[in-house]
Amino acid sequence: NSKEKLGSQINYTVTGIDAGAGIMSSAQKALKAYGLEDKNWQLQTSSTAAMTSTLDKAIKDKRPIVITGWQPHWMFTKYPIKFLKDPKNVFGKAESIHTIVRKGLKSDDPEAYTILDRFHWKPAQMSEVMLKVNNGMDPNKAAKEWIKDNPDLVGEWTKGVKKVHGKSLKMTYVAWDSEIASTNVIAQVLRDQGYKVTIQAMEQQPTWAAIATKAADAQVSAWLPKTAGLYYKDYKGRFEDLGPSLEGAKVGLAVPKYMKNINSIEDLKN
Ligand code: PBE
Repeated sequence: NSKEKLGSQINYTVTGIDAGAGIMSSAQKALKAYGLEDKNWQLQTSSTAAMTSTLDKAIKDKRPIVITGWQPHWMFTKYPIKFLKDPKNVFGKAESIHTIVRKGLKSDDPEAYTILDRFHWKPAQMSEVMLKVNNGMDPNKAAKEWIKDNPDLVGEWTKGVKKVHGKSLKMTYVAWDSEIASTNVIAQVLRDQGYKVTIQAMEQQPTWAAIATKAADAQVSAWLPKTAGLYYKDYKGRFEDLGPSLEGAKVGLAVPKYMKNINSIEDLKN
């Protein structure tokens, strides 16, 4: 019934992902900032997999749905969805994904440090790896294939860097699709340089704690300035920020394009 209010049609629910994701705290802030919390809107915690499967079903039935959406991610290629405008700028404009390393890595491991510092690619390139994994390929295999297909770019990261022989390097990451892609690629590049790299998936907060306590050497999962901004502030001074590996990421609320009258978060109130 299209005359029914959107909110009641979808139970005043934004379908979200894992509680530790920065997009979840931003979405909660948005519900408040746009006066939606007062109208009983709520943010549902789940996981990326559960959210995209709920989205898939809604789109098949052409039902309305509001999700936490971000780019780069295959949800934007697989489904006809659009970001909602955010005039109050709760989610921030463009985000970059930064490489964060432990203090002392530069002197202990100059070769790995140099490569991590140079690691830089485009959203379309990250998407290629994500798509392979989404199609069922093992992430390490996807990373190897991508590296093989992009020798020039990988060569820029490793140019002139001495190989090592079995030196250990620990990376942490959060198992979001984007970070599964980036972490597997850079870990494999470092393996090809002779490093023995372990990658360990964990919640977001422990990825930062691991770097701060030097239990881990590096992570490439930091969406900034907003999405991981809280952790960045909390752990300030206890890590080294090597800057972006990727620019032009974006975070917000999203809906299917067939929801023609809903173009801004403000429209959710109507
Ligand atoms: N994400 C993907 C993460 C960062 C990577 C947008 C879901 C988040 O913290 O929200």
